[in-house]
Amino acid sequence: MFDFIKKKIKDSINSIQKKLSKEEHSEEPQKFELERKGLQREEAAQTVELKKEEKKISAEIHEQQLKAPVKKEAIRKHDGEQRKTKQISEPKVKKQEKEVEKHRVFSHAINKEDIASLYAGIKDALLENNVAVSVLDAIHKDLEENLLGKEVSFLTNKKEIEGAIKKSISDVMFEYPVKNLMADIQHKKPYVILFVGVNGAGKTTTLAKLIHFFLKNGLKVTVSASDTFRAASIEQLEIHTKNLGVEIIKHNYGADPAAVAFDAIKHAKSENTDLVLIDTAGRSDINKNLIDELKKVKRVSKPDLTIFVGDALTGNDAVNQARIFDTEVGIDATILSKADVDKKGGAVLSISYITKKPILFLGTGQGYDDLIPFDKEKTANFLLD
Ligand SMILES: Nc1nc2c(ncn2[C@@H]2O[C@H](COP(=O)(O)OP(=O)(O)O)[C@@H](O)[C@H]2O)c(=O)[nH]1
Ligand SMILES: [Mg+2]
Repeated sequence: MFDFIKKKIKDSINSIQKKLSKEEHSEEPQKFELERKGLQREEAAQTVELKKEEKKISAEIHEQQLKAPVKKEAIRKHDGEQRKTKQISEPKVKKQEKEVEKHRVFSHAINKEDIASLYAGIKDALLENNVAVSVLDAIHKDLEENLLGKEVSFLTNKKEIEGAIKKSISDVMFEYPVKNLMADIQHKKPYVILFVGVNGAGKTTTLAKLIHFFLKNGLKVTVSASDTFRAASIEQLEIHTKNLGVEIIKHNYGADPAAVAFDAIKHAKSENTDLVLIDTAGRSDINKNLIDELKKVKRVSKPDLTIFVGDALTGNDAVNQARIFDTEVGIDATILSKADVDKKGGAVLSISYITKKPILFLGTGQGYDDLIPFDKEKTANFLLD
């Protein structure tokens, strides 16, 4: 994931970093910074010595004044000479300090122009990778909030800029931590999860991965075969439930999907199962039949969680589908499948910002274990690895 974006973001950071560093003036910034500090220390030590000497001279003068008050002129002369000799090294320090100053590490306050050029590079990369325009605007605004006016130096600016980009990107994503899901499940029995999405998005495969996940967590699961529309869908689901050893409630093809869900929930109650997972049919596009069917399933099953399953490979299409399913049926969270083969990552970056619904998991293959909890920080870090 993010193959193309990663390189472009890196290039963009490097070019703005060079600009901010004013490299032509600081050939060996670290060396000069250290040298400068060393000189400061040397100068401070000399000042202390001078102060001590001055005190000593003043005490001497005072003593001599007490002894011979008339010889003031001679004392003043002696005093002046003493001070002169002690200050010989001072101009040398100043000269060296000036030399270092010439090569000083420049500190720079980031302005709007800097952010605009940084953002220009990132924007193109994100656009090419299917990130929605409103998400880009949000990232730009966030970058300004995080970077504008920030003082950076050659030694720190790359870290600062990378940190700000990571934060701005992670700020447009929302996650549904798995521990919160597990806590929510404890509150209701059976906890009902409805899966929606277009044909081929990965609903059935993702549902099977979740059966495996819940079983590993010691929960009892019943499955509702509510895709009565697509040929072989019931058999596909049965293979998984057999493999995993859970009960499946099914009717015939063409039966009412809502009635299957109703039966599955009734069965789960009598068997004291923790969860009911409802598989549904998709269509090649989202039509009225599909929406009416899903609305009915939802009305009858009253799910505690409706998960939209989207194919990450389809980028903006998945984002648009999520928006329609949310408006028409209502979704609570998203799982993006096929993140393992998605080179772009646009849907992952856009979908939660656009729908305002969190991402729960990413599907990363066809095996039961190929499901990873979505972590926005890790995703943003990964982009800048
Ligand atoms: N590489 C990969 N393939 C997946 C993933 N999830 C699902 N698939 C495949 O996508 C195809 C459609 O999946 P399916 O679950 O039948 O989709 P449904 O029509 O929404 O139920 C199948 O060939 C799955 O094996 C995933 O995370 N990674
Ligand atoms: Mg299916």
